[in-house]
Amino acid sequence: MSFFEKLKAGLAKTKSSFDEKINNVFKNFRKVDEELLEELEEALILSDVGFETTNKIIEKLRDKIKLNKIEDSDEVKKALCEIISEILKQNESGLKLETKPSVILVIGVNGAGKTTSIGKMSANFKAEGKKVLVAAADTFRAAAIEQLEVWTERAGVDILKKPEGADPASVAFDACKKAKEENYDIVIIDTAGRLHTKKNLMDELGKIERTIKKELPDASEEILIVLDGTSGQNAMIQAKEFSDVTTITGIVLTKLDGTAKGGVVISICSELNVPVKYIGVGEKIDDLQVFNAEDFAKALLDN
Ligand SMILES: Nc1nc2c(ncn2[C@@H]2O[C@H](COP(=O)(O)OP(=O)(O)O)[C@@H](O)[C@H]2O)c(=O)[nH]1
Ligand SMILES: [Mg+2]
Repeated sequence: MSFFEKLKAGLAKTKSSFDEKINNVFKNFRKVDEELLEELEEALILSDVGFETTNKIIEKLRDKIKLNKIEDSDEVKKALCEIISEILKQNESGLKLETKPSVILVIGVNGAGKTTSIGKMSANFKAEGKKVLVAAADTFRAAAIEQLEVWTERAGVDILKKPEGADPASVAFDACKKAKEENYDIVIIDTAGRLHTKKNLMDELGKIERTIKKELPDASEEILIVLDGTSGQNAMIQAKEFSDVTTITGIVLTKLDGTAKGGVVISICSELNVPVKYIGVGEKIDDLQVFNAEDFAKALLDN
């Protein structure tokens, strides 16, 4: 399967639910009026696009309809798709990994898909010929370290680990040091998603970040938050909470294959000033894709 076909297959549930809701609105189409816009508004909210972004889309659509004197239902649909695809493209940006080593710190709540995404990412980098070191800084549970180890073996990359309960910042420290001394291209740091309290978790992330800055002050650093696409608008809330305590540079949105709630990508692109960098479209090692707004828009909106 080509990259695009896989994306399309991954987004199939989201697409069919989105199409169904939008097509339902147009089934009873009589004319372009406020009622039609209201029905479209409802369809977008039901597609997990969120209030704020939906309002923005409808306002733009209203302007477009006026400006272009649109009277035809197909033209309305086309205008709607154009607006959504502009939103998806608005702050698209690739990973910035300009130094050797570069650092990727991976954060997010438990179960979002951090460890799995790190495994997939490592395999991608390895395929590009990069030397990758993964740091097991989720020391909260032994199982978390073992799970990461399975993924690094699968990807054929190195892991730096310590026993369960070790200080996560010390794992990050050792990994940064090793990466520097042994010429790694990329260090990817896995972190815990849950501690006893939210404050604990945030303090721990802060400590890891300070360690990286101290050990590799000039390194490119990506702080990627992993969000579970099946959680719909909850993913937005999590991103906002984490961004209160750290500077997120990118989003990895996972599990888009299992959900009809992929519309959340539109609100993430619109409301968070953080680019989506990767999307997860399955559980296998090659199921993580670099986010390409153009392709995503096509897979979601084209017939
Ligand atoms: N279908 C699907 N499942 C995923 C994806 N990414 C992660 N998962 C699953 O989500 C579950 C939690 O993932 P894990 O990496 O352990 O989350 P973590 O707690 O954030 O490290 C696992 O069962 C993964 O297989 C994805 O893109 N698609
Ligand atoms: Mg994990």
